Amino acid sequence: MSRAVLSLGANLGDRAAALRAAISALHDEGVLVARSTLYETPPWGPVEQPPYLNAVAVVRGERDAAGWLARAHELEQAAGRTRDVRWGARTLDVDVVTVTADDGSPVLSDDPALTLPHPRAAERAFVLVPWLALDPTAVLPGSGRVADLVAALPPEEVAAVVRWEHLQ
Ligand code: A4P
Ligand code: MG
Repeated sequence: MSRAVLSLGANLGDRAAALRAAISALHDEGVLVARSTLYETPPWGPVEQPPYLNAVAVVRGERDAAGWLARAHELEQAAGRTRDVRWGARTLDVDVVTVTADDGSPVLSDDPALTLPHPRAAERAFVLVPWLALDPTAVLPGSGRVADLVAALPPEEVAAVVRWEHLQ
C-alpha cells in the first residue's frame, strides 16, 4: 500500500477529455484520494508546442512505486499516446511526482526508469501550483514545502498557470 502524487498533462487533441478520462479511471478503480481542477499552462522545455492542460491527482492503493508508473503508462496508452519527441506534444503524459510508503517515508530512487521524487517537479509551476491548491500542506521530499517552492518561482511563471474554469 502506498500513496502517490501524479502529474497529468495533455496538449494534443481534446485535452480536457484525456485528463478527465484518466482521472475517472483512477476514481473508478477506487484509488483516487484527491484531484486538482484543470489548469492551462504554457509549454515548458525546448520544444515549440501548443499550451497544455495540467492537473495533479493524489492516489492511494495496493501498488508500489513501479506499480504506479505502470498504471501511469497504461493511462497514457489508453489516451492514444505515442512517444516521438522527448518533451514534445502529447495526448497524455502521466508522471509520478512522489510516492510515500504507508509508514510515511518517501520512496527515493535514482533509477532512470523511475526517478523519485520526479527530478524536475521542484521547478515546474505546472506541477506545483495545482498540487498546492489541492493540498496546502504538501511537501516534496528533498526539496521542501510546496508552498515555499511556489513562492520561490518567478512570479510570472506562477501567474501563467491559469485555472481553466469553463469546463470544470
Ligand atoms: N521516468 C523516470 N522517472 C519517472 C517518473 N518519476 N515518472 C522515465 C514518470 N516517468 C519517469 O518519459 C521518459 C522516461 O522517463 C520513461 O521511460 C519513464 O520510465 P516519457 O513519458 O516516455 O517521455 P516524456 O514525457 O517526453 O519525458 P518526461 O521526462 O516525462 O518529460 P517531462 O519532463 O514530463 O516533460 N509543459 C507544460 N506546461 N506541461 C506539461 O505537462 N510536459 C512535458 C513533458 C514538457 N512540457 C510541459 C509538460
Ligand atoms: Mg512522462
